[in-house]
Amino acid sequence: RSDQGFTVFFTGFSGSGKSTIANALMVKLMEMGGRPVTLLDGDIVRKNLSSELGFSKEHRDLNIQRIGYVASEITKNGGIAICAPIAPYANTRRKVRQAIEEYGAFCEVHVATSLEECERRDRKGLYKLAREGKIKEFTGISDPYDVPENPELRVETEGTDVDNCAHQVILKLEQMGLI
Ligand code: GGZ
Repeated sequence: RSDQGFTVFFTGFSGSGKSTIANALMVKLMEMGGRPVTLLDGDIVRKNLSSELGFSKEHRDLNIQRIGYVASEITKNGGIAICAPIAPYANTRRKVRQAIEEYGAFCEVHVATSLEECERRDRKGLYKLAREGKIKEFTGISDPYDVPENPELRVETEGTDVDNCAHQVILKLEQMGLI
């Protein structure tokens, strides 16, 4: 196994399962021991690091750049960063990748749950509010999402449980020679 730091960067719609898979992955990586694991989850970052930001393109980009910066520092110091924002813009994701690859490896994971399925689950009731126009600029409804073209991994959550999805990420990291 290598000792280089790396970042696992999840991207996908609200309610796609990013946080749940990211948490399961964190547990698995911690159990393996070795490098410290830091989870930068979308809503936790929004509360602590980006509390003044909204959801315009400018603000989303700022949010992702901040997450990318923290992840690059963790990666530089040999740690493992797990990020789980929506990160809707391909261009911004590419910039984060470039910054992190200066110091270590970058594994982009597209959580490919369809918009239809996210809306059907609507765990937090946000899609309903977005359809009613009560939440503006909602990703997938009234705001864009650039589907990743070449992620290291794409996981399908429909018909696959969380543990299996997290395991697919583990296998990919092994394949990349990172764990
Ligand atoms: C998308 C929104 C919006 C809008 C509030 N669009 O399911 P959640 O609730 O917990 O995850 C979503 C979260 C998205 O924040 P991110 O920091 O991941 O987004 S980005 O990467 O684009 O900066 C959702 C909630 O915030 N939320 N309003 N308009 N999601």
